[in-house]
Amino acid sequence: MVGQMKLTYFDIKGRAEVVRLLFKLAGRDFIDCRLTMEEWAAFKPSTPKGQLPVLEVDGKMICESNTITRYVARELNLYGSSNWEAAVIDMIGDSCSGVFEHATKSYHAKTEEEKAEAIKKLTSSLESTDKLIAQLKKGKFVLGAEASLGDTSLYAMTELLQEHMKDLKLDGYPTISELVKNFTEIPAVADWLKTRPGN
Ligand SMILES: N[C@@H](CCC(=O)N[C@@H](CS)C(=O)NCC(=O)O)C(=O)O
Repeated sequence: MVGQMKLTYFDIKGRAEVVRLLFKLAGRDFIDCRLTMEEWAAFKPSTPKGQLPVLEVDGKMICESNTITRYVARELNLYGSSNWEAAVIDMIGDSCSGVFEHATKSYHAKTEEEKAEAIKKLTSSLESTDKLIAQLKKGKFVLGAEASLGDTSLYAMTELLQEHMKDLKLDGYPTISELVKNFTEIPAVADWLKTRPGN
């Protein structure tokens, strides 16, 4: 097992919250380092790409949020127990990234037409993600009785989506809604959602 991990990011959810949720889900201690812009200016030159988040572990530094997410999930045994289960988790994670890409386009749209087009694609990608997960899910959680990176990615995507688009309702996506509800009812997750910084 590796030593205590230190996650450094800004004091926002952004690209790091999925990783924080993984630590909470697994009940593993970590250092949740949140930098101000001034602190970031001083720290930036020591990071591999001049970007956050970074994860420090056993004297090494890992960058790229998706790499960090997968690394932490593997370390915490939240990446399934076979290559197939890892592929299920990846299908969900990649689908969530697709949904979020359309949300970002709609947020940055310069015209009403561009916005309407992005929202159409967003709705359609949420529908196909919902259908995909309905085919894959094995029980209360994606892989069955225990939550994994699959459920965590799904929750983090819906949380960011609802922050960017306040009027978005998840009711029309029954499988996503059900899994998100089950995830938020896990005591360690529920506790984090109530007590985390920046609420
Ligand atoms: N592909 C990278 C993108 C990282 C990125 O864009 N980080 C932003 C914050 S979300 C950043 O470090 N901004 C500050 C800067 O570039 O100085 C990842 O997923 O980690």
